[in-house]
Formats: sequence, C-alpha cells, structure tokens
Amino acid sequence: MVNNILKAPEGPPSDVEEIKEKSDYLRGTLKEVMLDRISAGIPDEDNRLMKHHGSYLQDDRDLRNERQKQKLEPAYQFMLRVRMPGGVSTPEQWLVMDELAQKYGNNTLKLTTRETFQMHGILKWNMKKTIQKINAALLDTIAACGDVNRNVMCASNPHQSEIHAEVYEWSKKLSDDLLPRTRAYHEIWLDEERVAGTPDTETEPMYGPLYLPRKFKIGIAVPPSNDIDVFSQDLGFIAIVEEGRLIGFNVAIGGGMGMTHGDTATYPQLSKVIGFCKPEQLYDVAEKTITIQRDYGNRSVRKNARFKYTVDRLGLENVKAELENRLGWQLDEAKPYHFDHNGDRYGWVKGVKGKWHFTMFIEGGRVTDYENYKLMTGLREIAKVHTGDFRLTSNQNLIIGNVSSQKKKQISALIEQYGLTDGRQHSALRRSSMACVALPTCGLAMAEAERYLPKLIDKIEDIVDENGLRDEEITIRMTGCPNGCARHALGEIGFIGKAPGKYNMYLGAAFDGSRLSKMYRENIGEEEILSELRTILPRYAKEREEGEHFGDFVIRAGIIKATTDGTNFHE
Ligand code: SRM
Ligand code: SF4
Repeated sequence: MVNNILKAPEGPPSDVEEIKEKSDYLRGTLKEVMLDRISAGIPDEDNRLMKHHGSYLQDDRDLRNERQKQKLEPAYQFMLRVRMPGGVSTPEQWLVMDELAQKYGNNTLKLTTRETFQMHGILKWNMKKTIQKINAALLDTIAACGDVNRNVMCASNPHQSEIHAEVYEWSKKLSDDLLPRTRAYHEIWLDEERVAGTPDTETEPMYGPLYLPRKFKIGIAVPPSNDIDVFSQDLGFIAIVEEGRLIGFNVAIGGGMGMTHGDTATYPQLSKVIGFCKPEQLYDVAEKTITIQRDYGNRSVRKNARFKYTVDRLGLENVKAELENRLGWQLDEAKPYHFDHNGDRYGWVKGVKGKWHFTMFIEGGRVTDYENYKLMTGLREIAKVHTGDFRLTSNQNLIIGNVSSQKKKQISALIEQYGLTDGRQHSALRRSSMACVALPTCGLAMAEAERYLPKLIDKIEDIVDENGLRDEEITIRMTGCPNGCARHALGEIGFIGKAPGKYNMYLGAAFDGSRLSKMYRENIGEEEILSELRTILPRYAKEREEGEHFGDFVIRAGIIKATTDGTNFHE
C-alpha cells in the first residue's frame, strides 16, 4: 500500500513509538500498576498508554509547592474522558456521570470542547469502579485520548433535528467503527479474560501495532452552523443538504490547532476541502485517510506528527491522489456550502416533531454547584424527569434536547427554580467565550484559562457596554498554553498563556471559523489587554460597516494582517 514517491520523515522513533511497540497492544503493565498501593501515581510509560484508555494521570497543581515542602509525592489524581460521539447523553447517563463526579471525582463535570464529559480528581483506587460504572451506563472511555481516532464530533444545532439525527448516527458509526480492536481496555478495566489467537484483536488491522503517529480528530458540521469548527479537524465532513435531504459530505483534510511557543515549524492550520462523498462512502474515506497518516505521519518528532503537517509536507494534491488510490474511486467535486457562525444559539427553539430544545450557557463548560448558582443540582433534578436527551456542544454548552410539549412546562419550571440560564443576562461576548481547563489540573498549563477568563470578561464587559456592543457576538477564547484546546486560533479575540498572568493576544479570526487569527501583542498582562481593547473596541463600534464582524473589521481597519494559511500564522 505504501506509495514509493510519498515518504514518511526519517529519524529515530520517538519514545512514545517505542512504548506503544512494547505495550502488547496498549496493555503495558497497567493492570498491575493500578493495583499498587504504594504510590497514587503510575510510571510514565503506563501513563502514555493510559491515554488510549481515556485517562491521564495529573496532580493538583494548586497543592504542588506545599506538598513538595512537606516532602510528599504530588497530589496524584486521574482525569477521565468519556467517549460520547456527537455529545449525546441520555438523562440516565447524565445521572450516572453526576453521581460519579460526586462520589469519586471533584464534584464537577467538565463539558469539553469536543462535546463530552471529563471528570477530574479521581484517585487511582477508584478508577476501575468509575470506568465500570460508566460502561454499565453504556458509555465508555476507549480511545478518548491517545494516538488513535478520538471522539467524533457532530453539529448540535437543534433547528434541524432530522438532519442532526442522521448526522449524529454517522458520527456514532464512525466513532465505533474506528475504535482500536485490542481488548486491552476490557481486560484491564472490565475484568475480561484474555482470549489468545483472535486475529483482529491481536493485530489491529487498521492501526497496526504502533497505532497512529499522533491523535486524530474527526468532526461533522451541518451548515450554516460551523459550531464544531470543522476546519480545525484532522478530517472534517461538511453535510450537504438538498431539499431537506442529506445527500453527502464535503471532505476537508489537514486541520489542527496546536503549536509550540517560539517554534515556527509548528502552527495551527485549517483543513482544506478536497471533494465530496456520499453518506455510504464516509467510513471508507475516514479509514483510508487515517491509514495515510498511519503510513506517512512523522513518528520521530511528535510536535510535527499531526496529520496537518503530513498534508503540508506531502502536498494537498498528492494526499488527495493517494486517498483516491486507496479508495479505488474518485471523490466528486465539492458542493457549495455556506457557514455563518461557529457559536451556539441560546434559549428555547422548537425543532421537528413538536420537540423543544433549550440551549444553556455553561461558562467554561464547568458544571458544579456555585455558592449562588446550583447548576449541578438543577441539572440533576432535570435529568430525573427529562425524557429527551442532553447534547453537549462543542462550545462547552449544553442543550436540554427533545423536550416534549407536555414536559416543557415542568422543565421550564426547574430551569427557573434553579436560575439555569440561556446566558441572556450576559453580554453576547461572554456567551461567545470558551476557555480550556488549564490550572489546576492540566499539567501543560502555563497560565490560567477557565478560572481567569470569566474575571477578565467582567472587565471587558465594561468596555463593551460603554461602546454599545453588549449584543455584539464576538468570539473570545483563552487557553493556558499553545496546544489550543479551546481552539484559540479561531477566536476573534484569542489569548494563549505564556506565563502566570501573561498572555499572547491574537486577533482577526473569522466569525464562521474559516480564517485563523494572528498574534497582535506578545506576553501581556491584564492591564495591557484592557488598554488595547479600550482602543480597538470603540473603533469597531464607530467604524464598522453594516453587519461586519469584529474579526473582519480588525483586518479591514489595518489593525492586524490576515492569516491566509497556517503556514503564515507566525508572519
Ligand atoms: Fe486538549 C492535551 C484538555 C480539546 C489540543 N488537552 C490536553 C490535556 C490532556 C493535557 C495533557 O496532555 O496533559 C488537557 C487535559 C486538561 C485537563 O486537566 O482536563 C486537554 N483538550 C482538553 C479539553 C478538556 C479542553 C476543554 O477545556 O474542553 C478538551 C477535551 C476534548 C475532548 O473531549 O476530547 C480538549 N485539545 C482540544 C482541542 C480542541 C478540539 O479538538 O476541537 C485541541 C485543538 C485541536 C487539535 O487537536 O489540534 C486540543 N490538547 C491539544 C494538544 C495539542 C495537540 C497538537 O497538535 O499539538 C495537547 C497536547 C498534546 O497532545 O501533546 C492537548
Ligand atoms: Fe492544558 Fe494547554 Fe490544553 Fe489548556 S490548551 S487544557 S493549558 S494543554
């Protein structure tokens, strides 16, 4: 299958490649080390494998210094991420996650930027029980992290429920069919006995023994909503609907957000549309694309290993030709489509079949009980009576979906009782905000994000109000490091953590997720951020053209140069 003209980069395999190779298909010594009671942590090699089971070993960074002083090991705990394609959860599953978060987690649920649940703060001895309960609720955590295809996202736009339902089924099918075949997860966490000699589970027909060079992400958008930021995916599908019917998908390849500060060989990139396929060809396209990355991705330098770099290195046309070669058929010409936003649409809307959907604003995606806002309790009470579903959105929000007209009154009463909000009391800027987890759990965070962005927005809201911009949707995103978990490079205003209290500030992304931002100021603190916005936002209020979005304005006004491709993101 490997093409003689296309080549994978040369170089010694990275340490992770060696760990995977020796791991006996992701088993390693996880079963044994999870039983060890001497340390609350696990060795680094097993932690690398752990990711493929949907979990990371972390430590509470707020406690790090104090524990060091006391000569104690770090406050080790695990993060657990659920595989929940399309972000759809039943009320019963919600209640299980809620219970687990209280019993074994840190009393919070994080709704992630890829439409799923994360739990934090789980101790080693509680991991197996937690995973077993999640599986008993018909969810799992397989391949939620690691060098494999991750949770498949899909549009959560409730206006077009019938199309959503169809697209959701495709995202579920892709997620299930692209799972690793190893039974390691079932043996380690669910006590399954190992059966030797089952060819698929011993050989990984699609992934091979080394799995992929890096994580791989797929998302399906339904225009005009680009809520899932389809161009940020390694492989994006854009649903094409004609006369109310899903006729297929445009295929886009080579997106990704991560980069490393100061290293211009790393950059965020947007995927490019290469053609169109029919619904029944979707899996084939995904599988063959993944095998191209498997064969040609960089297995030597992990920070250049994502598919976006493979595509840029080999050339889009060559990758397309290789894909068609592997498919044995050609993609059709891409169909026209139009996106007009990448955020969520809040409040109640009526969908098809008389069902109602309520989109809630969940700041930073964190579900917990705050002092004056019993969000977690309110959602629990709703889950107890709700007969529809919950849809976690890619903007870290929540849709209480498929509410029947009969149930609407009861659910509305609970929404009111607990003060659950569609965010209308906030500025549109806040409603269009996203922040990654960052401190205290993320080991890679250089600065705060989720805990800080709301406070920064409090101050930006003053400027917004003074300039009559309260109802202006301006996307604002913050990450604690350049990995881009809140897709910072697609925020019209973006911040990337550099050091405690210091951020690089980015401007100029498109409101519909079709253009990356560019760095505007480097390493600045709150005062400078606010001072910059005190100059730019009033100009936007006065000088903008009718309907002009902020990201477009800053380019037209010459405040920032447009990024036309990821390869010129740093210029
Ligand atoms: Fe992410 C690593 C959290 C979406 C790019 N991400 C991490 C880790 C696991 C840190 C680590 O490796 O030690 C973070 C765990 C923090 C914690 O305490 O929970 C983490 N990522 C998240 C979440 C929870 C952010 C959130 O606040 O919602 C998101 C979970 C998504 C999910 O449910 O699967 C999350 N991460 C993303 C996205 C957005 C997306 O996929 O749409 C990106 C950018 C898109 C992309 O992949 O290019 C993203 N995360 C990364 C990267 C950079 C990858 C790269 O190409 O360089 C890392 C670091 C890495 O892989 O080495 C990373
Ligand atoms: Fe952690 Fe960085 Fe991702 Fe934020 S962007 S969650 S700081 S890895």
